[in-house]
Amino acid sequence: MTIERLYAIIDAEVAGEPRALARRAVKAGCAMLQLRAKYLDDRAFMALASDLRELCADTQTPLVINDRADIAKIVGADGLHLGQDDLAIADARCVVGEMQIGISTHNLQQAVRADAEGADLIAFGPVFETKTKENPDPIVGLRTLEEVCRRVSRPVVAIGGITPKNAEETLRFGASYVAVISALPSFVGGR
Ligand code: 3NM
Repeated sequence: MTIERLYAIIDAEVAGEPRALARRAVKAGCAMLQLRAKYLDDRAFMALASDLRELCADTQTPLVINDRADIAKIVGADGLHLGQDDLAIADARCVVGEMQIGISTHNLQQAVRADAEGADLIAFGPVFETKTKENPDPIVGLRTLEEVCRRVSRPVVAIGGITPKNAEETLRFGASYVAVISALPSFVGGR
């Protein structure tokens, strides 16, 4: 798989050393880098986001912040990523303005709605079994991924259980990018 299709997610609760892993990911040439931190307090989240902002600037890698419109705005991120229970796109725009907004979706209906609501990027999953997400939605599989990719106008990011073994196949089914958390070190080295 070409590294330009890799959407690297640095999950503060999963990455042993988030800054070191992020550095390897941007050096390897990943397409985008997302910071995801469900349990960090605001100060720690901000500090990590600022460090990743600097890191990404070196290689002009787009930096995406998960969930937190406020932090995305403060650090001048390139994108914000929202889940189904987070702010609606229109509300998030009040905070982040024209920044790229990605939406997590887990069935065709959600994907079509995100597309209609003006998402810039549509994440779809879990494509395969994942142990990383708490209470994951049911596995969507490659065929539904293919259908979503046909039905939406925006680029689709496949997520959930992606590894170096299945990444290429996932792209063949129409995804523009593969998003990876636990297997990220196998794509870019380190842990
Ligand atoms: N979102 P891993 S699956 C954060 O289905 C996340 O929307 C998912 O981690 C979704 O690459 C997932 O380790 C976890 O499977 C992805």
